Amino acid sequence: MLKKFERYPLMFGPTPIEKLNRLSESLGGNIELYAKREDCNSGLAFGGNKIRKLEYIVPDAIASNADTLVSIGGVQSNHTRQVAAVAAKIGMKCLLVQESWVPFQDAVYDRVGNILMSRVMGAEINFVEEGFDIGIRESWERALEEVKAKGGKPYAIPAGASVHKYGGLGYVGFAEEVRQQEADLGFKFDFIIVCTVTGSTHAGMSVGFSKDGRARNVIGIDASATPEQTKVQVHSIAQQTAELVELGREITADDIVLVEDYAYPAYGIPSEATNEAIRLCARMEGMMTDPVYEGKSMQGLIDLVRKDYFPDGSKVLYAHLGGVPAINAYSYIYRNG
Ligand code: 5PA
Repeated sequence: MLKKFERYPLMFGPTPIEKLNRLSESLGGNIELYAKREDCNSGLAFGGNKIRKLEYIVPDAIASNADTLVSIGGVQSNHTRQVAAVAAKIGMKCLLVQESWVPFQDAVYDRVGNILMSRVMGAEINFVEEGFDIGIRESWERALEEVKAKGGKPYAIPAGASVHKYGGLGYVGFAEEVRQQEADLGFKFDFIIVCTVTGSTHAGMSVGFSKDGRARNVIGIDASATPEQTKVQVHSIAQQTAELVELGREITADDIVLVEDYAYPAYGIPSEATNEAIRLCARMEGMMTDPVYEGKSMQGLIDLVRKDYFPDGSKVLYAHLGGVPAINAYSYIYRNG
């Protein structure tokens, strides 16, 4: 599906699929759980889902003769950290807008984890007092102007690299990679669990898996806490990506499955159930998840298994999209484990 698109390799290669035996057993053993380890996909500053998306965006950035990647996220954004790493790797400058998306106070929230790494990798950082919104932001447009005013040539990467013409391609590639791995494993996954916020991860998977009729087997777990806006954005990225890859069929609103029940109490704030899910997964599998994204999709996965959402014998693939560095900014919550 992606042959006609240029790709700039930033990952180690296909990401491993790991069976989660002890977690499956601890939830009753009726379902087989697996994880696809996108969190271990690259040596670029701990990797994650944005690295896979950026493989299809970097060729366009280089072709544009830009000298500065400009992007946006919350203070502990994983996305902006990955953009900073990629800028360093391809020899460009990086300007990051970090908005106040998360109403959380920790003494070192703006010092540790993702933002620490972005600073060390040389990114310039603009802090902006604006709340959470996955749409196109004025602060980001101002940053693009700022680069131009200084004589630079910016390349614009929106939040989560999502509302970008090539933003959905990386996770179309994920679906193709899974299909190849399924051929080697000798079985197919019945469900794929993905954490959804700015939408292009879920949208790319929906397009990629719709090729063999599995769009609705991709279960998005909303972590935005603005699910209507997120669902509309997933659908529009999926439609635009389907056209781009010449899928040959429409992606309808019904093809996008988004479970809204786990994003509470707010974007970036873990509930007690999120923290329990993070601990259970860590203690059963040694697999770390974070309080903003993957902890919530892990909470969703665990709860859906407990509620018998998946028929007995189902093989469920949890896409682990990265994000663990942010847990450092929540140290007080986990002071006793
Ligand atoms: C993010 C996003 P999408 O934004 O493509 O829906 O992916 C959701 C997601 N898991 C899932 C992790 C670890 C993520 O980092 N992060 C954003 C960020 O700024 O880091 C884009 C919101």
